[in-house]
Amino acid sequence: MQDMTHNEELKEIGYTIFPGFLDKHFINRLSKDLDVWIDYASDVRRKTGLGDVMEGVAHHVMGKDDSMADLVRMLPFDEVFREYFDGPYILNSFGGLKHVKGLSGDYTHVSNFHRDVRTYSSNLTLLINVLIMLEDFTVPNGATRVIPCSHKVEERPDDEELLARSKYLTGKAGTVVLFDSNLWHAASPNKSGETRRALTLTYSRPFIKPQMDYCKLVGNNFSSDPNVMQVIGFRSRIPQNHMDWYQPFEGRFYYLDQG
Ligand SMILES: O=C(O)CCC(=O)C(=O)O
Repeated sequence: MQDMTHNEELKEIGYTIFPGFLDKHFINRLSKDLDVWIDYASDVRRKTGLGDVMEGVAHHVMGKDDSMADLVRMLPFDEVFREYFDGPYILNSFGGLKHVKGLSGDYTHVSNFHRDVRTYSSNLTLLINVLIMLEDFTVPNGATRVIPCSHKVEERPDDEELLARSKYLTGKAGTVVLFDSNLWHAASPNKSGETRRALTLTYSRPFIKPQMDYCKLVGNNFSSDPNVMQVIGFRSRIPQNHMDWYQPFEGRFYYLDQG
């Protein structure tokens, strides 16, 4: 893999690793903020009647001026994504997870082998995953497992193959893994008792509906950088009424280059 570019690795093997991508100080901020988001998400779930489900998980950690917002404003991997999608892209989802011993219960989704895109598309890349290690990922604390090259085949590998071909993604805190969302992957069981936090983001082509209306959630003043606003979905919004639709070019909700 030495002489392949990150995009070649993504294409051929389905994933690519960036060791030491984030520094310790920023990782600490992200970890602290993730815990705040996890408590907030639990409160919301209780309020809406979902109860004590999805323990340790927070979805859509956006809407506050914290390190999560800073991370999105950094436009991480901008060059890789532009090449991967062959043009502009948007944030599709942004969540975080505190993987602890015995995590399963009601939220087994991540610990079973799965794909994060429900429509299989081998040639047209629709979605890419970003996995950020906020703690060292080790085999005992439940490092993510991936099946190299499984993004190239539509069918799910059988259970035997999944176990035989899976590779652990171990690494130091601050390591980031990008993977094609067609790649089969899973969090492995945490047997160590150490908490293993991670952030999981997905980015997509702009014509794919994001999991949350991030543009509305963060507001139009999120950034003065048009490239950041692009990623938030500002140039691929859905008009809400006829006034929105009939706008001069500069006021369009959905721009021509968004696919
Ligand atoms: O936490 C992990 O190891 C895997 C996360 C995952 O499967 C996902 O975000 O889809």
